[in-house]
Parts: sequence; structure tokens; C-alpha cells
Amino acid sequence: MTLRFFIASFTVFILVSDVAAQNELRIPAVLEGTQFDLTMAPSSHEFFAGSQTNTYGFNGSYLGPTLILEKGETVTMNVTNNIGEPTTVHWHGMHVAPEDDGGPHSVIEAGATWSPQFEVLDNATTFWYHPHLHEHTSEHVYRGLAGMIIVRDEVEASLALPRTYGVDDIPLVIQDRQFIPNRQFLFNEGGVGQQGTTIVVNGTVDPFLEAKAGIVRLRLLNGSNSRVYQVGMSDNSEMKQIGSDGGLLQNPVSLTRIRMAPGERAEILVDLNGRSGESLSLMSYSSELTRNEPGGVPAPGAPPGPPGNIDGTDFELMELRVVDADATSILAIPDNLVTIEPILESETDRVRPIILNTIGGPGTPLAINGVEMDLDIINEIVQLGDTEIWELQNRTGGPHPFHIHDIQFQILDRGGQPPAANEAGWKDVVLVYPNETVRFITRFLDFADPVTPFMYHCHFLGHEDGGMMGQFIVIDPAATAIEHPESRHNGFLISSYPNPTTSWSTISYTIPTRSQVRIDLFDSVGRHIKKLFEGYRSAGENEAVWKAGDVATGIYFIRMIVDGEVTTRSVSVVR
Ligand SMILES: [Cu+2]
Repeated sequence: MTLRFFIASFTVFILVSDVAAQNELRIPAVLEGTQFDLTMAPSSHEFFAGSQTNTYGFNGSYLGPTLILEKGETVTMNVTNNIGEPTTVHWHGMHVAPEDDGGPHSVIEAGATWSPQFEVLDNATTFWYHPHLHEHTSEHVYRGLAGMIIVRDEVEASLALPRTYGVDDIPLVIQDRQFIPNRQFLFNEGGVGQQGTTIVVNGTVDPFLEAKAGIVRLRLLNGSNSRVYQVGMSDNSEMKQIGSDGGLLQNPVSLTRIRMAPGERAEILVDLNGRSGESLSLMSYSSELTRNEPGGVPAPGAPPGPPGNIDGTDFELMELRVVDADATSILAIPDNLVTIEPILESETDRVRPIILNTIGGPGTPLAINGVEMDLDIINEIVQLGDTEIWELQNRTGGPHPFHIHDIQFQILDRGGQPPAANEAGWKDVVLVYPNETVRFITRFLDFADPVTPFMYHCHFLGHEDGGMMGQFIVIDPAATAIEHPESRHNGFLISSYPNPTTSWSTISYTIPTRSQVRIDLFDSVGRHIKKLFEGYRSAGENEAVWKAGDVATGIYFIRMIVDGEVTTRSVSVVR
């Protein structure tokens, strides 16, 4: 009886403390340098005083350290997976080779360590890292696997911006979580993705930040599985957005609202000069989200949601308690930031329609261009160096935040209109509304790989896991000759087309005299797959046709022997 009374009292205490207590915002630890050791493991995290919630974390109980990278450095990531099941870790927004990108093909088995190494090519901005295992991304992120990446460079360093991490340069990983009464996470796969009635920022429930009465820089990341936010200040004061997904904007953009879909980042400056002693709040004015955004005003007739549902309401993300400025405080906002050279439509090599739809009409699974994600299918093939326009057409009833790996893009137009000033910089996520077309332009530079694809997908993690994702490879048509241990180039012209090939493929070659010719196909590790031709051929141009539709997707080598002289070329097969 005493025990029961004690438990009852304790429960009441927790409920009261939810309303009254405020928790100092957690600032994730920092990792810097050129080697980054990250270990994913199950843990438990104290979201609510006295309660432990089962979680996953990187190097800790929930989320992960902030990685601070310098542009131009070559970094090694040692990512150890101790969660007891396979996963991957993707460097969201970064321009890295596909095998370093951490997409669904770069599986880290339970107990294994994955160590990609790459040069930081991106400009100063805010990226993030999170798992990307197909059909498990949503759950792994929800349990706590995510962290922020800050890239620094000389241009950003030369600007008089707040840049003291955790002091006036504040990471904010904004998420929502649904807790069941014993303070464990509720997680249901499916639909748009799990949403919650509790806002969690850097793993802190009901957070406050002590900010000095100068300029404070907030690095906003919507790290939620599916909730869209409408960020603003409680006094409706102007915020200055200085950065979007892929870098700084040309000039600070004044606004009172920033809509943020999952995966998007926005760096904002808040002017707290002269406001010492005041309290104000960073809010989400979700009552203003009326276009079917998850987390916005529910559609008429929608089910009510769980008790305490915050959809379509205005709620606090974080309280700012302003304290006196000191000698280190930045007190002014620069007028100019960086120069962004527009990619011109006249440079376009290809326009690629990307239709956000379903596999077979209303009630069928969401898809892109009518097909669901299949790890064995390459959906789009891009040529290295090309400038492309991707024409995103949403033909579903709800918006989708479209994200593409490898590149940053520039939005050309949204519904035929030029993008808002804060969407006119570099982006890697764009929210596309129903019946809307968003066109972006980009260049595919640096990384070609006919084997490992990059992803594009909806960043509502439920949709992504549900198959609203596709794969593209970047191929380099000018570099089909790959040195092979056995190869000796002897001047015979040999080409294979189309490359990549899907069904039938033609090899063409020129020989100076009538010769004995043998052509064989090997896989990427040198195993003999099949003989393509053997016999005598006449001088001049010859062709051999073979059926690529019989072999799996991947890179292969065609070896041609002409009177004992060996030539090898690569060919990529996409089925
Ligand atoms: Cu979606």
C-alpha cells in the first residue's frame, strides 16, 4: 500500500514537472580534426527527470556529436555499428563519392566498422548524418541516430558572424517524439512516418538557452521523421536567414517565418541587442500550415490523433533567456555574405522529369515515376559533367520534401514563380506541394561510378522506407578504359555501346589485318562470365553483339585478344 501510494505521488510529480520545469538545452559534444570515430549503440536517455527512455546514440545516449569539418581537409570516418543489426550512415548534403555516401548499399553489418575517407569539397554550411538502410531509416533515426555536421571554410571565417560553437553559434536538432506512459518511445512504421506530441531539441524536452544580448546564430535542422515546422519568434521579430541547406546565402534574408520540412537546414541570426533580461521563444506556428503538411492543420475529417496532439497548433520549440552581452559578442549583422553564381538554363544538357506519384493510382503505394525503390534497379543515368534540370511534379494529395544525394541544386522556379529569397541559395531538400512543379538546376561533377548509385527520395522517412525513392548512377563516358592487371593497350579502337547497357550491347573495334579475335566478359573482380566471340575477322571495322540482359547490374570488363594482343574496356550493365 505504501509502495502504491509512492508510485501515485511520483506520477503526479512527473506530470506537474512537464508543465513547470524547463531544461537547459543540451549542446552536443564536438569532434574536430581529420579522423572521426563514431560508435552507434543502444543506450538510454533522460528526456524526463527520473525516467530513462531506451534509445540509440552515436558515442552517447541520444543523437551524436557535432562534427566540425574544414573544407579542403581529407577526413576519415570510422563508423562502428553496435546496435545489433545492420545499418548505414549517410552524410546528408555532402558532395562525396557514392561509395563514401553511406546510402543503402554501404551496409555496416552488426559489429563492423565502416571507414570511408573523403575530401571535404563543400562550402561552409550545416549538414547532418543519419542512417539510410532501406526500410529501416525511419526507425534508426527515430531511436536517436542523427547528428549535425558543420563545415567551415575561409570565406565564412572572414565574415563577422557568430561562430563560437555552443555560445553564439547554436546547433538545434529539432524533432518530435511520441512517448508512451512509461516514457518509452512509441514507434509505428508506415504512413508518412511516426510523429509525436513532444518536441525534443538536441534531445532536450522543453529547452531553454541562455543567449547573450547580441547576435545569436541558430543552426536549425529539421531532424524529424515527418513533421513540418513553421519557425518564427514569439514576438514576431524579424529573423535573418543567412544559410540554406548547402551554404550561406548571398545576403541575409529578413523574414518572420521559415517553413522547414524534414531534412532541411536553415541558419538564422536573431538580434538580441538591448534585450538582456527578456525571455522570448523560438516557436512553430503550425496553425499556419494549411496545405496538408504533416504537423499542420489536419484535413477535415482526419482522425484526432493522440492526446496532446500538437498538429496545427502553435507551440514553443525553445525559450531564449537573454543575458548581458560580453566582449566576445557579435553585435551587428553583415550586409553581404557570399557570391552564388547562378547555373544558367542555357547550359542545360538534359531535362529530367521526376514525377512524385503512386505505382497505380489512388490507394496504391507512393512512388517516383510510377515505380517503387528497388535496390537492383538503376532508375536514372546521369553523365558526369552534365548540367541538368530536374522537374519535380507532385501528383499526390500531400506535399513531399524531395532530397537528392551527391549534389546541391538551385531552384529555378516553384509553380512557375522564382523561388523566395531564402530558397534562392544552395539546396538539397525542397518541399513540393500537391499539383505543384518545382524545377531545379544542378551540375553533376567529380564523382562517376557505374556500380554504386546515389539516391533521391522523399525525406518523410515513412515515405522513403515505403519505397518513395530512386537510384541514379553518374557515368563518365570519356573514361570507359580502365586499367586492368592483364590489360595491355595496343591501339585497337574498342568501344561498347550503349554504356551503360540494358539489353543488347554492341562492341565495335578496328583491326589492321585479318586476325584471330576472341572477346570475353569478366566481372569487376576478374571472374570469367562468358565468351562473347571467338573466330577470324577481316581487317577494318568489326562488331560483336552480345546480350547484356542476361547478367546482373554492375560493372564488367570486356577483354579482346587480337592475335595475342590484349585490350580491356569496362562496360556497365544496368537492368
Ligand atoms: Cu513523401
